[in-house]
Amino acid sequence: MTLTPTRDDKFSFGLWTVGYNGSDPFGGPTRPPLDVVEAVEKLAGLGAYGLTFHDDDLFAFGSTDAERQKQIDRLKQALADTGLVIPMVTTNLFSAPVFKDGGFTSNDRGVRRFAMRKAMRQLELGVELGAKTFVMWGGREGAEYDSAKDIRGALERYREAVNLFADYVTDKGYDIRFAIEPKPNEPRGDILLPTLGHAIAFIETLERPELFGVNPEVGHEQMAGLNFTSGIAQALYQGKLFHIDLNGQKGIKYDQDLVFGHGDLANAFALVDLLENGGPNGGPTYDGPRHFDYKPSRTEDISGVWDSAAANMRMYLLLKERAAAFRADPEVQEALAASRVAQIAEPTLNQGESYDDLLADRTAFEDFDTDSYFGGKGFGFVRLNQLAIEHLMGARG
Ligand SMILES: [Mn+2]
Repeated sequence: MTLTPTRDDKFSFGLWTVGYNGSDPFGGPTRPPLDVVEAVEKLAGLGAYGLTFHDDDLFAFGSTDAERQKQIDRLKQALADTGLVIPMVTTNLFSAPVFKDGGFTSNDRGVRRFAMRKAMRQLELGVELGAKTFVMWGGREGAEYDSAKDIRGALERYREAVNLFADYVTDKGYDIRFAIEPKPNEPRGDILLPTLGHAIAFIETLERPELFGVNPEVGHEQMAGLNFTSGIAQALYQGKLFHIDLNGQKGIKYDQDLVFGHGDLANAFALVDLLENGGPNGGPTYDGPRHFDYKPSRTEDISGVWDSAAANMRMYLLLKERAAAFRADPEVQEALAASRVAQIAEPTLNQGESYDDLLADRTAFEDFDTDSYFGGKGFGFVRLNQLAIEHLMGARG
């Protein structure tokens, strides 16, 4: 297996990631602005296949039509020169002061109408550039004070906005789907649709749920203390993993946006195994972009930016290689069998068995000896996990 990224690996980066200038709430930029043409050329040279962007990443908020078009033309030329593609676009409804109480769910109706128009304009541009996914991260869709936001009303307004977009792309015949990106907090005290579970439940209430999925981000779920890989498994199970944001996070704290694998490495290993191999018992895998949404630390200079971009892709490929070795190890196969991992795929009822049949089965209850059932034996999960960690460390095969 090669550790050199190729287009087939489908690695993509947000323009705002490598373009991050180091500004944070406590200090200004540590790096100069990055031009989109340089970003496209460098990413293509490193082996990425795609670039994604918010409208405001490419042309500043408030740009004239001519300024906007100039930047679009420069991007198009760079794409033509390098072969890089735009698999996804998104819209910024969080930076401009007018969005201080959100976009689609601002308490102010005029802001909500402006947000809808801004999103639709970026949707049009995404379609023009061939994007297949429109991500919606509602960073400011939230509140600090329970008394100041009617959450049921906000959900209804969010629904109104996304139902409109779904009608629009359907009527226009556009080949694009929507992916909601959850985050529990930051910049708002609490954000609407805080986890992928909230988002998936919300999607089922929409008029065209088939056009909506999720774009979960490693760090966002981990900020809520959740197991990212487990959540991704449920998103895959429900056919809702439309896009994914890979990065690193160390526990429940501010959004760190580290390089993928530089946070919870063991969970990243399990994630790549899930995305590439379908996890313990196989099953649907993910064939969309492997999208990195990270921030090159503000301690780094521009060469550190490109080192960190390359590190994301290398971490993914290393984990993919380690996961393949784990799956191929005969001792792992034996440990999986001893742990009965495959038994979870077996229906609990017999074919055609009714509840009356189950109630009549004395071996299932009356004669089921819970005290002696395991004969004192355990499942061996720790041994299996040790094998996984040893493969992750490169200590085996
Ligand atoms: Mn993200």
